[in-house]
Amino acid sequence: MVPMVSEEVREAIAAGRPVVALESTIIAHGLPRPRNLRVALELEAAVRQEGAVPATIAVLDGRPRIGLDEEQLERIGSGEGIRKLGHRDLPLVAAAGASGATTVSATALLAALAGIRVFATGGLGGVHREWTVTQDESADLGLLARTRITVVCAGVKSILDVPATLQRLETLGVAVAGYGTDRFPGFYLSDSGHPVDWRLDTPEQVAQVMRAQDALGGPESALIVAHPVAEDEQLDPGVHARVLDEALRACAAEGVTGQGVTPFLLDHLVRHTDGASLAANLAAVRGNVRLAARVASAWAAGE
Ligand code: PSU
Ligand code: MN
Repeated sequence: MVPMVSEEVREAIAAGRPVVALESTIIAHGLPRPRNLRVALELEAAVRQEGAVPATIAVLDGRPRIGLDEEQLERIGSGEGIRKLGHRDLPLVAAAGASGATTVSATALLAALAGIRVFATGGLGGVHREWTVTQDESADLGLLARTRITVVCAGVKSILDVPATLQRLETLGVAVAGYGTDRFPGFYLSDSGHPVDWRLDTPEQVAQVMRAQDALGGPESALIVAHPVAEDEQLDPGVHARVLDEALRACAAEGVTGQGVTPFLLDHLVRHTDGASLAANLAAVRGNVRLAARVASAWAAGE
C-alpha cells in the first residue's frame, strides 16, 4: 500500500518547497454536504494563495493518496462508501481495497511518511467527557506523541474534556504552543478557558521550534500550534454552552459510541445553532490553513 503522491506534491517535496497536508475526514464526515466540497476546494486555494502546495490526504480504492484532484475530492465529498479512518485502519482499508477519509491520526502519519512536515486542520480529537466510563480518547493524541509533524489547529474540539486532553498531551510529551495567545483556543471559541504554557507569535518562531526539535533529537513527537478563531468570528459562548449540553445529552440518549460520536456532535451543533457553529468552524479552519502555509514557507526558507 505504498502511498500515491500527486505529481505536484511530489515535485514540491523534492524541491523543498512549502507543502501543507490537509485531512479529509473534516470534508467527508465533519461538514454538511454539499457545502463540504466547496470548502475543500476553498481550503486548497487558500494554501496556494499563501504560496504553498496543498496536499489533501485520503484513501481511494485501497491506495493512500497524497494530493487529490477535483474528481477525487468529489468522491470524498459525496461520502458514498467513504469510511472514517484512524491510523490503525490504514492497513485494513488498503487490504480491503476500500476507500475512506483520513482523520488527524491517519493524515499526520501519511504526511510524515511522505516527508510533509506541516499539517492544518480544525480541531484535534482528544479525551471525551465521560472518559472514565467510555475510555473514549481519540487516537489523534497517541499518534501525535510519536510523529514528527507540526499541526496547526484551533485547539481540540470543544465537545471534548479540554483540561483532560491538555493533561494527556502533557503526559504523552507533545509540545503545545498558543499562536498569538497565552490561552488554549476552544475550537468554536477563541478561548477554551484554559491557559497554555508557551506562546509563539510568528511563522518564523514556529519554524525555529521545529528546527530545535530536530536538533535535539529524542522522541519523534509533534508540535501543536494552537491558533484561535478570531473573537468576532467565534460562536457565541452562551449559545455554545447551551447547545453543546443538548448535543451531549442527545448523543447519550441515542446510544452513539466510538467513531460516530464526533460527527454526531458536530452535526447536532450545526443544526441547532442555525449554522452559526458551522461559520465558526469554517473561520477556524480557514485561519489555520493560511497560517500553516506561512509556517511551511518559513520552514522551507530555513532549510
Ligand atoms: N476538525 C474539524 N472537524 C472534524 C475533525 C476535526 O473541524 O471532523 C475530525 C478529525 O479528523 C479528527 C476527528 O481527527 O474529527 C476525531 O475523531 P475521533 O474523536 O473519533 O477520534
Ligand atoms: Mn473516539
